[in-house]
Amino acid sequence: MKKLYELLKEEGRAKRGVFHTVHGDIQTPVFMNVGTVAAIKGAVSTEDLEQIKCQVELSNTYHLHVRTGDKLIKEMGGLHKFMSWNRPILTDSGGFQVFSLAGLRKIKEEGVYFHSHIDGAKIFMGPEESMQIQSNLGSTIAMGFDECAPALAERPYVEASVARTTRWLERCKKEMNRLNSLEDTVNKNQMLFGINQGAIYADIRIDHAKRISELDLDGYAVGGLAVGETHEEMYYILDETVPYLPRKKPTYLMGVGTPANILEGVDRGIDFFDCVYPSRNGRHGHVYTNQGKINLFNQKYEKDMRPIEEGCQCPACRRYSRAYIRHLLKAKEMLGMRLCVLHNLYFYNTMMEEIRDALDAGNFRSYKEEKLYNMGQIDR
Ligand code: PRF
Ligand code: ZN
Repeated sequence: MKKLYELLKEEGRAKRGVFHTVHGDIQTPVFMNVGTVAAIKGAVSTEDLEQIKCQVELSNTYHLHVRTGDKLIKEMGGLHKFMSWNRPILTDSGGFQVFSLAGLRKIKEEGVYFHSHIDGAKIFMGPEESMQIQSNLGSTIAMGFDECAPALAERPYVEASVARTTRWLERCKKEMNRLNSLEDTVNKNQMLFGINQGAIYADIRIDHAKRISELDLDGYAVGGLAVGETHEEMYYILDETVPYLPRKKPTYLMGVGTPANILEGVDRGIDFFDCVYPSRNGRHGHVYTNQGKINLFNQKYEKDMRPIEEGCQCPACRRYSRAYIRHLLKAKEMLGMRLCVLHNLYFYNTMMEEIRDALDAGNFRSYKEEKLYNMGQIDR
């Protein structure tokens, strides 16, 4: 069988790879564009996603389950067909969203009992339910059902939680194998990534990484980071943990992060990233440039007829000025937000392309230093 992940080039721990899927190849390192409810916030269409070099769209099991419903989406032919996107889609398992959104909840061995944030309805989700929902959606990559323990959780709590997450992952694997073999499954080639947890306890992280690596899944994520710990703690955990995940499979740092976090993640062997920052910041008029982030609401852009970023080929910069976009934002016109979001996602996707080019050329380290310096992240 053809290998799903090919490691094309290495520089230190940084990896340049390609991940083959039934919905096309993913060139890594890659940034996944977040469309929680199968829509990128800011009125961004799937046609836009093609324009701004998006390789992978990310949606959420929990959100699509509580509104519209995965059964309806399956009936409509699956998420790809439903949202008219034929490239790879990764679905998050719901665990993290249940923990961050749902009100009262009870975690038991079988799964989590909670209330919907939409209408308060009682819901149960365990590993099997999460896999069934993700199977109904027919995403390219499904994530294991995990508990993301709070960053400041005490050691005994984290130990028990991680052990349960391991047992949940074993159940996920079994259920996914069963679902993929059913007659009417949307995507019989659905892949499963396991998620490493352990808060900021390096030894728990390492033990867990070893355990889940034995399950021989299609890829592995590092979860439970960027949840309140410092950047230094996050980098330390990556330094300690990533070496115990299979190097010849994709690694995914969930919910991270700033451009600097991504550069540091790549340097520590991460292939996949996702984050709401570019879309969320864009909706607030905060846009990325190679000299750092700027706030278009600032009066100094009132008469600035330059594009957000000189030379940027995104749909906003090719045509519109800072002054005009500022005007749209001030007038609360949806187009203002939309243009900022398009620029920001293009900025992220372009940075990933530059990272891949630098790895191909063997000069990732100098690219990283230069980029961080220009964005005002380090002194030199
Ligand atoms: N688990 C899951 N999804 C996630 C996380 C996690 O720990 C995070 C943590 N940054 C973001 N998204 N399932
Ligand atoms: Zn632009």
